[in-house]
Amino acid sequence: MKKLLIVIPWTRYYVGNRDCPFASSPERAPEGVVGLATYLISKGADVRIADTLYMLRLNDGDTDATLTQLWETCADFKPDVIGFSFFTARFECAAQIFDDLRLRYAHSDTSRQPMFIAGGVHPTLLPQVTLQYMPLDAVVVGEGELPLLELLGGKHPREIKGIFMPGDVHVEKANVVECLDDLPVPDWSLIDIDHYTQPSYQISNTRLLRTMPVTFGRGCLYRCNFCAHNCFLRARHHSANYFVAKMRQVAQQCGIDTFVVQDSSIGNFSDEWAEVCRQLIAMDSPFRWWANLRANQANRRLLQLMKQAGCIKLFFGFESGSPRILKRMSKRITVEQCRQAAELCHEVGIPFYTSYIINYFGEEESDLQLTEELIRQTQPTSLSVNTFSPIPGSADYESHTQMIKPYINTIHDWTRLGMLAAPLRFGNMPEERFDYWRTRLRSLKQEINSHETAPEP
Ligand code: B12
Ligand code: SF4
Repeated sequence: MKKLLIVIPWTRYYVGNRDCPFASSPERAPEGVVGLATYLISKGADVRIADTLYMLRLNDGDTDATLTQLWETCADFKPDVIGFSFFTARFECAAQIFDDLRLRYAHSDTSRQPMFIAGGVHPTLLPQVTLQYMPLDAVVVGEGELPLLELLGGKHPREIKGIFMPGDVHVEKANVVECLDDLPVPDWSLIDIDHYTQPSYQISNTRLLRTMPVTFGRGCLYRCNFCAHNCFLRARHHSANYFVAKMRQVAQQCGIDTFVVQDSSIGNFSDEWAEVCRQLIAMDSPFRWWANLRANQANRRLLQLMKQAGCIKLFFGFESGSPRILKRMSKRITVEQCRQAAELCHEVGIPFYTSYIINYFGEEESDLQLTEELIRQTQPTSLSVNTFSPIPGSADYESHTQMIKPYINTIHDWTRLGMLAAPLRFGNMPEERFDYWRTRLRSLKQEINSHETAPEP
């Protein structure tokens, strides 16, 4: 089998940043890539991960030192295939790393030129755009397990479903592993466990806890217009037995007891999730976890069960206090459901975070007024207020490409779009009024977040 090196690009935030060294709060650990590599290894492939984000922090933000270290990994491992994994926010950094590696290979005396490929959210959504800025040999469209296995097994890329090559026009998604329980539990020793399990407020979202991510299911059953969650992952989930065993294994390997459940919404598969909770309760589990839940999926029984099973926080996307805007977003929740979900959390005693979007299409000041009212009424434990940008992979991006196009001229513009930071205003109000509301809601956020109290273990 061929050897694969998967490169996780760094983010711009850490470039030249000496204040975020290795020993400070980590990012959330990359479960998607580690799971992918574990699967391929279980099938006999030789796979390594070059986690350049971690390496950059280890090098105090020095990109030259990090690129040299990456080159040394290549020289030592001699991969046949180098695959970049990224979503839109890391497109630019991926391209920078790719350019450097390509040059080093071109000037080296090695006769083994690897095949360069990319996969993940951005290459899946925009294979042509990816190849335009990164002249790779191929891009993998969709979930990576099956196409990579075939590629490493020696099959010609042209014969593999989901592989898109320069000059191709037709985009076809890769086949997927139908039953998620067929996947092995991610082997975290493929990256630096000590780094990713440092106590972090940012990842536990409650207080300084050693936290690792776990995924129960992929995809989402909903199709909110602003969200890219469904861009390629088909909705399916693990069995409760598998998932609880996975939590145990990760806890043991990483020496942790707190998890972030990465799913779009655990309420999407609520019967099976209730079974997970029952199993955790029955085993008197020491685990704590937080997870996302949709407002329309919250009910007293489920919340009580989750609380008993170690839930320390729930995340809700309430998005807007305006019924008109919620409808426009195709969010398929009502303001009343948001109020009820919040009430239930207060009653059952589960701290909760709510997230809102401002700057949505056709938004009026009266809509923002309703958003502020909903925040004040529901009194979340913590809050985020995000400025809308049509993210690639979302229905809003698809239906507004003509409007967005003039703002996207360079790879940097793509990155800004991916970071939800495009300089675009979609609301129905003068710029200064939008600034007024944004500042007002952000200070409300600061006020609420400063009151957050940590729950007892
Ligand atoms: C966890 C997560 C994060 C974590 C990342 C943790 C990590 N280190 O991986 C954190 C919290 C850091 C994060 C941050 C952000 N995220 Co995020 N995140 C997710 C989430 C919820 C799950 C990712 C995941 O694990 N998926 C499951 C696994 C199985 O999928 P995967 O990782 O993509 O891997 C599979 C394939 O992509 C492929 N693959 C992956 N890599 C490779 C490599 C090769 C070579 C190949 C062949 C295949 C391949 O095979 C894998 C297995 O099938 C997704 C939602 C989603 N549906 O994916 C959003 C998502 C990726 N995030 C998104 C966004 C917008 C962001 C932010 C910009 C949000 C913000 N406002 O700040 C930031 C960006 C920060 C930055 N600068 O990097 C968007 C991306 C849309 C886009 N077009 O880019 C998504 C889709 C969410 C959404 N609702 O729209 N995120
Ligand atoms: S916003 Fe949440 S519920 Fe809506 S599609 Fe995205 S992940 Fe699913």
